[in-house]
Amino acid sequence: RHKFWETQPVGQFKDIGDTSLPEGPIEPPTTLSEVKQEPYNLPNLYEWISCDIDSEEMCTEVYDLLTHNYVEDDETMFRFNYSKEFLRWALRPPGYYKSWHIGVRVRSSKKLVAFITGVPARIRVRDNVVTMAEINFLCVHKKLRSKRLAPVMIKEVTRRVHLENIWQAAYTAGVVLPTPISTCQYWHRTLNPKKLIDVGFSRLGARMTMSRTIKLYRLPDSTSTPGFRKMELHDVPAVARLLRNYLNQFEVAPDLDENDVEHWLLPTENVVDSYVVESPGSHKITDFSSFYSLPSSILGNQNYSILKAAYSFYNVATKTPLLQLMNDVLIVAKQKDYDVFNALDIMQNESFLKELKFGPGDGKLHYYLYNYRLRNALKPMELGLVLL
Ligand code: NHW
Ligand code: EN5
Repeated sequence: RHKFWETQPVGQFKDIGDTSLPEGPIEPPTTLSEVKQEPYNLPNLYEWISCDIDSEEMCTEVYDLLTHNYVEDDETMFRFNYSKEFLRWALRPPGYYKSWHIGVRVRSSKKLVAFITGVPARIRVRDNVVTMAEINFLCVHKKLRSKRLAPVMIKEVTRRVHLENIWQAAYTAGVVLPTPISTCQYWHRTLNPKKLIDVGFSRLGARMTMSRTIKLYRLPDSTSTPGFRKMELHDVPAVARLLRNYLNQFEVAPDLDENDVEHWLLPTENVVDSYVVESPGSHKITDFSSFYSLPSSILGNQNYSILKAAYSFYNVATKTPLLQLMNDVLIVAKQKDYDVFNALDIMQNESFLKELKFGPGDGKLHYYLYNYRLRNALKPMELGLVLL
């Protein structure tokens, strides 16, 4: 069934429910001199490159490949359209390795035809903090599909991760592979009903008119929580404390220090947005909420070409009710002209999804670990990790 994945140190379907298998690494590390020193072989027409994502030209090439060949929904109506600024942010966190930004070019024309990336992260799995690679942006040009290029890309990124003495990875995918540690549901909160219906992202509900739908999803003009404001650089220590403490309750979550919080959560225009609640009296930061910006291309619509989507990132509420905090974030997302606000049913998100009029989407997201076994799958609410 899975000729490639059956050869890899990942949980195998045949082992599901086998309680005799221990939790933790599936295979032990080797010494660095035992790691293959040369890149894997590609068909001779192609060559490996490390992408310098700082370079405007290189970043444009990657952006163009992904814009035309990356993830689509099951009916090919939408395709993710990560911006260049987003790619630079996603690929250059503290301690990143340029060698983990891997491209494949056609030798003769130099055209970029495939891509895969890793970035380093400390991920806590139950009581163990493990240095891992987060793998993302695996993409093979549409014209080169089903030629078994993806397994070579995955083996090459694995080799380059091993060369840094890192032996585990985390990744998500919309497809089922051996074997998810958790399967999550996408939920969508309509902000711009007319456009979403026009482009086929959603449908007019039964017994609903357009004007009733617009009224249903209408939001207040301004936020309601006193002290709610955009996060600033001087908030980093307080936000890091809030977040570290909050993420402790989940079975799998990132272990974030202040540098990570500055990189991942300090607002960057059209990439990531974060808000805090500063208590009017004490000036203490009590609550935090964030989302990232991931538009999709709308394929084949006369009127619109881009769907503006915000994705819930990390949220912590210690004083303000989470429901009220998230309602305020929906209000700012609406003010910023997003068409839809998306969230997964992870962390404590279930506590606000239905009440804030999110509806389940037709997409699922499966979470995976490489070379780390969990005895049982986790419930989405036990997950404290968001991958971009
Ligand atoms: S998920 C998004 C993945 N990208 C897309 O969906 C973009 C559109 N699709 C494509 O570009 C986020 C191609 O269809 C791709 C497959 C490239 C997906 N993950 O070359 P072949 C990520 O980026 C397996 C893993 O013929 P193709 C996460 C498939 O099951 N494996 O197919 C990435 C089969 O293996 P099997 C996937 O359609 C995580 C084999 O690929 C997969 O031309 C990567 C077929 O290859 C997917 N999303 O290209 C793993 N989709 O065993 C990281 C298909 O079943 C692991 N496959 O025969 C950790 C590494 C680091 C370890 C460090 C210690
Ligand atoms: C790795 N970092 O399918 C990511 N999205 O539901 C890779 N559906 O947008 C993995 N099909 O349900 C990505 N509208 C896996 C996801 C791939 C993209 C994907 C789904 C998630 C999605 C939309 C559009 C469907 C278009 C037809 C959807 C319904 C919204 C409706 C609003 C009103 C209340 C009910 C729901």
